[in-house]
Amino acid sequence: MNSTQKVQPLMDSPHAEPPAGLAFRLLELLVIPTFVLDARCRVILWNRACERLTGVPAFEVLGSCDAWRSFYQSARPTLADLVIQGRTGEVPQLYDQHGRACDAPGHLNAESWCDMPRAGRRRYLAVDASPIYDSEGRIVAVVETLRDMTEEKQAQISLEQLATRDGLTGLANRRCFDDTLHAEWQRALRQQQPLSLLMVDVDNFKQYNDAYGHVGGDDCLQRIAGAVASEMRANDLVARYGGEEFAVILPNQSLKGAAIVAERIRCRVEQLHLPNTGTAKQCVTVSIGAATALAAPENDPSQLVATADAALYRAKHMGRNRISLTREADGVA
Ligand code: GH3
Ligand code: MG
Ligand code: MG
Repeated sequence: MNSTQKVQPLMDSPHAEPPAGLAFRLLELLVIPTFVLDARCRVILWNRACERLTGVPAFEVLGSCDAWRSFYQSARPTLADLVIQGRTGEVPQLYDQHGRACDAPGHLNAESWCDMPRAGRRRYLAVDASPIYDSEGRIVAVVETLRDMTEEKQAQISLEQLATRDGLTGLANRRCFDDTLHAEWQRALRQQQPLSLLMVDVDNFKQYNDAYGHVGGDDCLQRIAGAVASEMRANDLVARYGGEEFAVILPNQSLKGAAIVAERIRCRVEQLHLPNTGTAKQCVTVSIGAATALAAPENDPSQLVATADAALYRAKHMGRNRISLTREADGVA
């Protein structure tokens, strides 16, 4: 360059083209983890931030169709692969959350947990896949950017746990029970299926507390909660209803089926052989009231709770450590 030549700033003119390769260089240094696939799903860019996130150096993936290996243990497409291959219908099965940006055609976003085999730590990633089209509207490449949302996701899970779980036993709390009972009532109504409820109360628990102290009592409640939960199917819900009382929602279960579950729970608790001296059985037992309803629009779930409570009351009066079923006179069954 001689002294008469003027050095032009890079983007001085509105029409100036950036030098070839600048865009790639920019992407490479971008602090947002980014990779780019070409139309045949081959990795053509894997930036430094992506190397840091995945623990996989660019030279290992560049040119391959194996971007997925950096994120998952077993073979599955990345979001960019799905966009290139026109397989966006598979997104809902592969991601926990997903959506489309309304202002960018073909752009997809999605979120899910990733194994991150090389980084050695499971992360919750939010990903965006943006296609680049040629003048004829064909996809020539897809840029995938990734955001590590693990901390936010964990905070959200903790908040949800706090809102729905009982701190002592880890079971569903009363609020979660109320919401679930309402939802299951609506479902039973739609599907015309029975809905059963068990109310489980620890017998002579005050005596247990008196003998072993409040901390011993807490430990006992945790053991009982574990015993009750061990008898549940996938769609059942067991909650700590309050104090030493538990409630079990059994969707699509007849009174006969509910009685079988109740008896199994009663036996399971008895078999824990937690000593409660001075009681008839000399060990911790539970009494259980069972009720079943065929949901009807003129009834509401609180009647089911009241009926199961009445049955529990009878079980207590008949001597405890037993189950009692709804009677016709109680109305709901
Ligand atoms: P019953 O057989 O009639 O049910 O007698 P009970 O002694 O179990 O019933 P009662 O209602 O008289 O006493 C319940 C006891 O449960 C009293 C209360 O201190 C205890 N309790 C309630 N919640 C907790 C808890 O979270 N931890 C402990 N350790 N005790 C609790
Ligand atoms: Mg009790
Ligand atoms: Mg009680």
